[in-house]
Amino acid sequence: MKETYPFKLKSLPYDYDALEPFIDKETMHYHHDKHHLAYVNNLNKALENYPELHDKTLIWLLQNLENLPEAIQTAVRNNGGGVLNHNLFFDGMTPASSKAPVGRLAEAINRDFGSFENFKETFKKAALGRFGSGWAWLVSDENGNLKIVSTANQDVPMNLRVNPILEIDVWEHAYYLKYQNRRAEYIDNWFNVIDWNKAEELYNNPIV
Ligand code: MN3
Repeated sequence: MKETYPFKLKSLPYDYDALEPFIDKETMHYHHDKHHLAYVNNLNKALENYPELHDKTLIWLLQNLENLPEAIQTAVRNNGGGVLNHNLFFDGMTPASSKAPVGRLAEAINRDFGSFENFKETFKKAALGRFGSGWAWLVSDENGNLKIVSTANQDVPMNLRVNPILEIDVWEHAYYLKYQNRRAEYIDNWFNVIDWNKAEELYNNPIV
């Protein structure tokens, strides 16, 4: 997260076919090698002529959008958000999922949502309810309280005044090849590949 300009495309922490049958290989290739790469390239293009921003981290840029030169605010919002969101999304999945939350995060989920089942239901509702393209998130505030939110397009939750723990991409490019219009089925399957160890790490060590 200390990375600065020029930003680089992060490699997947697993093989393209590792999340089969839940997320297919072809989708992973398009999603990572084409879509994610485009966000990285377009973010760098936006920042190219602003050397004063070349020592800023991605999180700083996204927390300070309104202070950026007006000419690049939208490009950084869309493409910088795209880079951060996809880094978190791809790193937040694993073929070796524990299938249920672990450790302190598991306790917090039970405390704030009543049970893991309730959490899943609420999270799925947020992901299904996002009209058009966007994301659903599990975030924590500075007191460690959990909340589920959704964002449009490549927006980050609340200008990153909250800490992202877990997120699902509900843009059609994330699921259309395998699931077509069946977003609910995609969400149900994604629950099988969540890296709960990673999620707990983000809960214990907030990135913002
Ligand atoms: Mn995507």
